[in-house]
Amino acid sequence: MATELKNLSSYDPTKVANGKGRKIGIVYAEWNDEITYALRDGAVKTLLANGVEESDITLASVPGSFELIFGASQMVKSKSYDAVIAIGCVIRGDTPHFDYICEGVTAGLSRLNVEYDTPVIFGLITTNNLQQAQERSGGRLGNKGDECAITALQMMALRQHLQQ
Ligand code: RBF
Repeated sequence: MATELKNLSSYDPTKVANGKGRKIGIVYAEWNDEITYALRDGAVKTLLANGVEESDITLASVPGSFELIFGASQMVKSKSYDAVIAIGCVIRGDTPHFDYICEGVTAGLSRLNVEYDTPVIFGLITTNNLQQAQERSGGRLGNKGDECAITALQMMALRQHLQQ
């Protein structure tokens, strides 16, 4: 889906569920850290702007995006969080590694969403080059970290609504 067509960085704050009292785990990859730190910081800023307490946000780093699966899995299994956000950036290189990492992370995080009760938000950006990643981490096309935060807030509210 083209990011040009959907950009939650310009969300309508009146339509976003308030996050007061919610506990969030954010796991982020150190690979391409210029990008992942910007995504992480965007997510934190947006959570704070929507009522989440700083003390209710736990940050944990992992070496690369492939390790997001384990990091998110540990967070989910701890049952300490109302939502988990996984943040990484995979930039296409000259080898098929890109495809394996993207497929692995997508499958791993998807599985957590099906098997456990905690929403896991997919904050893996997958781009052809660094410029595309920069455009999506606070550049021309917004910050996908903001979007992950909004999505987490919406999914926590949905879970509460459906479990009542
Ligand atoms: N991790 C990322 O988060 N983004 C990347 O673009 C990325 N590219 C990689 C390319 C190669 C050839 C290799 C071997 C690893 C790469 N990784 C990348 C690291 C990967 O997610 C993981 O940390 C390592 O494979 C160790 O499990």
